[in-house]
Amino acid sequence: MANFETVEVKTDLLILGGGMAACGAAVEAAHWAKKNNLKVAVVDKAAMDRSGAVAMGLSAINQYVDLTSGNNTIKDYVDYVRNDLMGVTREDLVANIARHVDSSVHLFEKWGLPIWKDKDGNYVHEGRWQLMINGESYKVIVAEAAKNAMAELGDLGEIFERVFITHPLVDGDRCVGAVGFSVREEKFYVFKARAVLAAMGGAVHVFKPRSSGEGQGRAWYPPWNSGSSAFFTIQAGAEMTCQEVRFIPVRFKDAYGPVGAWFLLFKSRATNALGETYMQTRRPELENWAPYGMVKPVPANLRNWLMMLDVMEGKGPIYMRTEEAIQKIAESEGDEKAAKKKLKELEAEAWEDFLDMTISQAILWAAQNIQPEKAPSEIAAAEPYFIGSHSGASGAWVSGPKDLAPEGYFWGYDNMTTVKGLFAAGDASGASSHKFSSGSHAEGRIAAKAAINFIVKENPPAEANYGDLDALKKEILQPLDNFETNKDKTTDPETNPHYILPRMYMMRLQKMMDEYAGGVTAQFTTSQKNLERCLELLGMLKEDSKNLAARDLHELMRCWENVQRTYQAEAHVRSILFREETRWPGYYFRSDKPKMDKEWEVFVNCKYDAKTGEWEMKKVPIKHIF
Ligand code: SFD
Ligand code: AMP
Repeated sequence: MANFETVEVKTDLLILGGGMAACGAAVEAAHWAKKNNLKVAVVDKAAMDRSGAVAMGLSAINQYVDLTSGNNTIKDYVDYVRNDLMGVTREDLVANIARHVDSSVHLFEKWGLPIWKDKDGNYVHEGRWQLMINGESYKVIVAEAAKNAMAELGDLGEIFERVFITHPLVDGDRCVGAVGFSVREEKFYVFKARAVLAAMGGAVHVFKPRSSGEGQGRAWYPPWNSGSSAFFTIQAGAEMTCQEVRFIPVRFKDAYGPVGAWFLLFKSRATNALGETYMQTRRPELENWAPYGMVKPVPANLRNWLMMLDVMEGKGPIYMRTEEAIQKIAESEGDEKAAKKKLKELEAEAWEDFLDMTISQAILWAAQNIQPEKAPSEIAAAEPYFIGSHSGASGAWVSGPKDLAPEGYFWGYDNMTTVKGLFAAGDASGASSHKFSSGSHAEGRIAAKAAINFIVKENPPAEANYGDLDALKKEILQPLDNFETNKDKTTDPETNPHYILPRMYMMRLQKMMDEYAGGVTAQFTTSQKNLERCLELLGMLKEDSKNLAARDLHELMRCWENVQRTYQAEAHVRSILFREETRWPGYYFRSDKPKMDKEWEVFVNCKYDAKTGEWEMKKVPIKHIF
């Protein structure tokens, strides 16, 4: 600790994260900052070229509204999102992203991202809202554009990579910066800023993953996003929303390959082991979840639910019928030669779908001798994740745009949280699902423009009361001291009663969430009593977090990742407990409140007081703009 230099950075806008939202934010912020002679700093825990959820690439852009075609309207997209989230969505936020997202997609193409085109030169759609891409280098391309934009700022722009952000700096009702540490050098960073944009993604490994042992790092969601956004905004005192709305993706089993292209592009069926199509045989069940059970497409959680009912009856494994889908498309070509050619094309597309974004699934196919044109592949529901930009909704409660937001949903600046000067985008902002990679980029642009506007209009002071920074530095580096002080008390550093290593801590968190809060082991089912017990255990875990120990900088990061996960876990458990109904079966099921209740067609918001450690829970009405 004595060796740790404190590095102070002063900027105007501080962008936290280097993912899709942060890259969008950097491009937009650089433009407006230059006009106003303001400074911008971007901080990523990793290297922006390959950081965040898009690190491995993606095979589709999941939000393209295609407004110029005249086929879709903003209302169509809002309807789709509201229905998919069983009625719980901020229509103003979804509409704001929907009206800007196409321009982000056009920028991606301009920057060099190959988007599939048909013979007439039109984009190839995977589904109504999704475009197919050759996306292995998607993140590299988007990050390069962000870096180029920042470079245009000259001395006014700075990028910090491999700096892990932990806490916000708050002065009264205003967010005035952030602290963190380098994961490569013994440096403690203090970022002082006039506005802060949180875009550090969602969270994984809060729940026990299906994979264990050496495969544990394998999950659908990238293991390096650990709830930093949630922790940061919670600690800053921001109101949070939809913390109960986790996402459970159904994916190709064990390597988490995407299913979208199979369902939408290849029109594949999923069946149980007896060959029955659960989406048909279980259709009557959808009536229990009316009106959302009756909409098209069937909401993601209800598609999961029908599958889970088959699994619970012992009708698994569940299969994606790739062989059937490929043969059907090939045969529709007419003559045998054309069919053969098409078959080859489809085979290549099937492999590329995985190679573009989930390489391990292609490896698993190879390892299990699976030829998708000949044999089906298992699919399964993954463990729960927190990803407000996909089909989950957890994040901070943010201001909508002035021209669209209903009363009470607007407080001055787009995407500003309830804490002055603290903005959120991508997975960090809640109740605006289905923005995906492209919408997160667009939302980052919206938020950054608003944040610069905030600085220009409000002219917040450059200096603030940053609190006791030495105490904060000590607290953040404490795990290194905990190890140094106690390491010689046992012969095996892994076994020591005086400290807890981050891996052990994580397993303890995952076990309680899995068993009591409706993870895989509990078949995604929980109840009031289970949740209350979970809160007791979480309380004890939080006490023990003071004893986390780190052998090096990497483990120091692991320690704080786990503390961040713990707060995401607590917000989740408290929100599920507060909402006395089951609204998203297939994501989680409250066995003591097994039905959807019209009374609960509201947002559940929560707020943490860092001084007292108390949480405040409340219902917030859903207001429609369409
Ligand atoms: O289909 C810190 N997503 C998909 N979107 C698509 O458009 N198409 C697809 O094909 C998609 N698929 C998909 C998707 C996600 C995942 C996980 C998989 C597959 C396996 C969704 C998008 O990826 C997602 O919506 C966006 O990436 C969200 O953007 P953003 O910016 O909110 O999160 P990020 O990109 O993960 O970036 C987070 C950044 O924060 C950094 N970070 N930095 C400093 N300090 C800390 N403490 C930090 N903690 C995190 C990260 O390094 C990163 O830079 S499909 O299969 O679903
Ligand atoms: P996924 O690969 O599951 O993330 O899906 C990619 C996109 O397709 C997302 O927009 C999903 O919501 C959508 N999607 C996936 N499966 C289906 C389905 N069976 N019906 C409708 N939309 C789907």
